Order: sequence, then structure tokens, then C-alpha cells
Amino acid sequence: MKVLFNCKLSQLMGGGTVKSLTCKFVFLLVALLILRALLVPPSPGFGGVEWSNFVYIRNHSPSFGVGVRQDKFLEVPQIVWGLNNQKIAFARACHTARTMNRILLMPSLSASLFYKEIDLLQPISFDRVFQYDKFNALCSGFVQLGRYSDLSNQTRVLEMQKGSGRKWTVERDLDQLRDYSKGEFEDHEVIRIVGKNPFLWHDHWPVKDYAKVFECLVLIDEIGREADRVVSRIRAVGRETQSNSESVELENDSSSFQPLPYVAVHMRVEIDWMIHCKKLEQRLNTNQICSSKKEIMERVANIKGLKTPSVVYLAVADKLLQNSSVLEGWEEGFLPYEKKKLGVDGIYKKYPYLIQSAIDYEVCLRADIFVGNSFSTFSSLIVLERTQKIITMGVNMCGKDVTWPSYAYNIQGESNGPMRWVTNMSHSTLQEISYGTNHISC
Ligand SMILES: Nc1nc2c(ncn2[C@@H]2O[C@H](COP(=O)(O)OP(=O)(O)O)[C@@H](O)[C@H]2O)c(=O)[nH]1
Ligand SMILES: [Mg+2]
Repeated sequence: MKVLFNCKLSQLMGGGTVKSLTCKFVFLLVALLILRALLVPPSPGFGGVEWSNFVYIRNHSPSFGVGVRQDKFLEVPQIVWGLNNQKIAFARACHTARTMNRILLMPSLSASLFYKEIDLLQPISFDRVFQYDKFNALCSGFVQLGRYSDLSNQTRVLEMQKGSGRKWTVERDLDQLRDYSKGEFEDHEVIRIVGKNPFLWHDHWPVKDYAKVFECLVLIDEIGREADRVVSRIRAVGRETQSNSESVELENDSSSFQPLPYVAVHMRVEIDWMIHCKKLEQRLNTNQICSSKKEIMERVANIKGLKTPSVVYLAVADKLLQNSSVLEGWEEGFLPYEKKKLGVDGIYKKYPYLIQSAIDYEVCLRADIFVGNSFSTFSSLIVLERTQKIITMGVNMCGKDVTWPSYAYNIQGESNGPMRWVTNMSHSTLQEISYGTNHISC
């Protein structure tokens, strides 16, 4: 600072060439440093994630640089469909608010799957599923949620109609967001977006930005505890199996002291999926989307290096199953469990569709091995979070013995097993993850 001050002074007083050369150099250096601070994101990126064997603690640094403007808000339509469609829609709404430099008014999620009959949507407030304060703390400076009680004047609302149809291109959509972020539009305390559910809005943000928002979504304690109970029950079943087989095996085998790993399989065979996936297969001219139960069981049994006995937890919306034979047909050594057989169906019965799937999501997230369908958003977001976890641990994702590997059973991998699956975190949009893909490998 002192050098800079001297330079300024010597310039004013018409200082010599040598001195002015030094000054030019100092100025250049300072300008470069300022530029670097503005352009290079703070390393090491979005917080640090530590994940012990069972739990992962999100440990974010709260600073992302620029803060969110505090007196302008954005309202979005009710968020609908399945849990992960809703999470994607929510993140898209957050990014829209961020682009417009506004706080997102806490949106309504939907507790039920019905969406055509508007009155059956069962709105459920965001903070009855995810922790509101935690979200704002973890995402501080990046995106922010607000409450309607934060508004000074609830009547000064400007409606912004989202365009639709083939002529409503990604570019036009982005232009609209930019237009509504300046000039007279800026004066409105609230901009209310009307039209389609945010899941159907155009996407303008990279996968990494979505991952940031997902990391800030922490289940409320009550739901988190239910997921803990289910995971403990699966582990207990593993221990029982282990002690039974130990009595048969030779004593003092050191491997028997390892806790039995559990495999979580997202068996996407429910009725709502079967209708959707058949249509998708026709449209994309492929047969790699609707795996049958038989195919799923075969592929899981062929996972390379998977030791038996192995507990297999089947994550499935049982109410939407046409027949309940998911437990039958597994090869010897694979011990399939679903909610009823595990004795935890009472936990799920207390809750609506959205929360049931949120509990199963958590159970799959923490599994030692996860196997899902790469065209399901439920499976895709689990793999995205698991990939994040592996990256943060600094492990080579594509190595042979990866901790917490994930697979897609709808795509054939090595030795007729499922395909190894990691998320490409450098995609420029979430398109593939939200609508499914078969490009999933390392
Ligand atoms: N309702 C319910 N859904 C579950 C349960 N376990 C897993 N799920 C899954 O939760 C998902 C909810 O839908 P969504 O998140 O939109 O995923 P997608 O439809 O598979 O793309 C479905 O994939 C269900 O298979 C459960 O116990 N109940
Ligand atoms: Mg869905």
C-alpha cells in the first residue's frame, strides 16, 4: 500500500523514468492480483464433505463470494411429481432466483404423486421435509430461501409468464431471465413466475451448481432418524447372517470381523415406471431402460468381487407394485429384504409418498454398493451424491476397488454384471441426469 501511495505521489510530482517503471510494474501486479481474486473461485470448491462409514457430515464454507440481495424475492409455482423430480425442480428454481439476484420464497413441495388432479397434489411446505435454516447456512452467499413473512408489502407482485412451445428456446428463456433482472423490473419486491412446474423449465446451469444445492438439502431430524433406524436394521440383519455363517466357518478367520456390507438395489419396477419407461424406450429406440426383475437379479448376482452372503435391500414403492414377488428368484447367497421382511414397514406407513421415498433415498445413499436404473432421477441423484463423496475423498473414481461403487442394472457391464456408474460432474447442464442416460461410465 505504501509503495502504491509513493508511486501515486511521485507521479503527481512528475517523478523520473526509473521510478515510474517500477510504479508501472507495481500497478500491474496489483491489478493482476485483483483480477485473480475476482475471477478464480475460492478453492477447494464447495465446502468439504466428510463421510464416515454411515454418516456424512456436510462441512461447507459459507462464503461463495457475492451475497444475495436481501430485499427482492422470487416466487415459483408449486413443485410436483416424484421426490427427485422435485429436488431438481427446486434446484432449478434456486438457480433462477440466483440469476435474477433474488431470494427464493420457500416453495411448496407435493406430498403425493398425483399431479393431474390439482386438488390431490397435497402441498407440503419445504421445511417439513428439509431443514430451512440449515439450507440457508450451507448455501449461504450462493442461494437463499426466504419466508413470506419477510416481505414488506405482499401486494407489490409482478407476474412473469414462462414461455412454452417449440419457439420458446433456451436462449429466449435466458433472455427473459436477464430482462426481468434489470430496469423497472428490479423495483418489484416480488416477481412471481407463473406457468409450468420448474422441472419443465429450460436449464441453464452446470451439474456442479446443482450438486451445490443438493448438498444443502438436509432432511429434518425426524425423517433423518427414521432413515437411521432402517439402516441400523439392515446392519443388524447383516450381523445376524454373519454370526450364523461364522458358526459353520473355521474360527479366527479375520475377515469375519468385517461388518457385512449391504447392497441397495433401486428396483424401479413399479407401475408408474413401467408405463413411462415403455414409452421412453419407443421414443429413444432402445431396449436399455425397462429392466425386468429377472434382469435386475441376474446383473446384481454378477457384480464382480461381490462376496456372499450379502444382504440386498430392495428400495421399491411397494404400494405401486403389481405383484409382490420382488423377494423371490434371487441366487443363493443373496439375501433380499424389503420393508416388510425387515420389519420396518411401520416406519414408512406413517408418511406420505414423498417422505417414504426420501427415507429410501437416504438408505441407498449410505449403502456399501448401490445398483439403480440410469433413467431414473431417484437413482441418478443418488449416484451424483455418491460420486461427489468419492471425489471429495480424493479416491480414483475409475479404479478397480472403489469404495462405495454404484452400478446401473439397465446397462450390461463386465461378465453380464451391471455397468459401473459415476456422474460426469463437468456436464454443462443437468439434462442427462434429469431425463436419463446410458452414458454413465468412467
Ligand atoms: N413412494 C415410494 N417411493 C420409493 C420408495 N422407495 C423408493 N422409492 C422410489 O422413489 C422414487 C420417486 O420418484 P422420483 O424421485 O421422481 O424418481 P424416478 O421416478 O425413478 O425418476 C421412485 O423411483 C421410487 O421407486 C418408497 O418406499 N416409497
Ligand atoms: Mg419420477
